[in-house]
Amino acid sequence: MAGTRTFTMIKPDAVEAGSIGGILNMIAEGGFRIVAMKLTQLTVADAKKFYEVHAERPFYGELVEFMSRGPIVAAILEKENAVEDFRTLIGATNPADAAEGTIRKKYAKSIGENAVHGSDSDENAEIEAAFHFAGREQF
Ligand code: RTP
Ligand code: MG
Repeated sequence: MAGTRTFTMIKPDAVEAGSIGGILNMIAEGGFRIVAMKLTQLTVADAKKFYEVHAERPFYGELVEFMSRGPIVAAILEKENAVEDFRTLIGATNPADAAEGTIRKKYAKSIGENAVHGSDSDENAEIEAAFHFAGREQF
């Protein structure tokens, strides 16, 4: 079975820290197949649009500044039950609450700078994947 898909970003803090390889290794060991991937950078406008659902939250400005400050790795991942299983692999938003063995437990610095993004629904995974990748870039 081909499986279902989720979208992820390795955030600027983790790219700056040299953690791309370590995080991709955890993703591979978690049983996810990479079906699209690139190193890119969000503009301020991109970050605002990507996190639009949080526009009214007090941390929105900080989040937009953080997510646009440097390169990210954007990727689409495939696995059975991809969205939910990837949220389990990344761990809680706040690394202080993240379980042992999760990506955020190992790589996240704070609730704001937390190393990775994972889509929260199949619908959002599709929207977020299309935001970053043309159809011919998805395998
Ligand atoms: P993400 O969307 O990036 O996968 O993270 P998430 O679902 O675990 O968390 P969400 O509630 O969607 O928040 C999006 C991102 O906003 C930043 N944040 N900062 N300072 C704060 O209190 C705060 N809360 C959230 C984090 O970068 C979080 O991942
Ligand atoms: Mg979220």
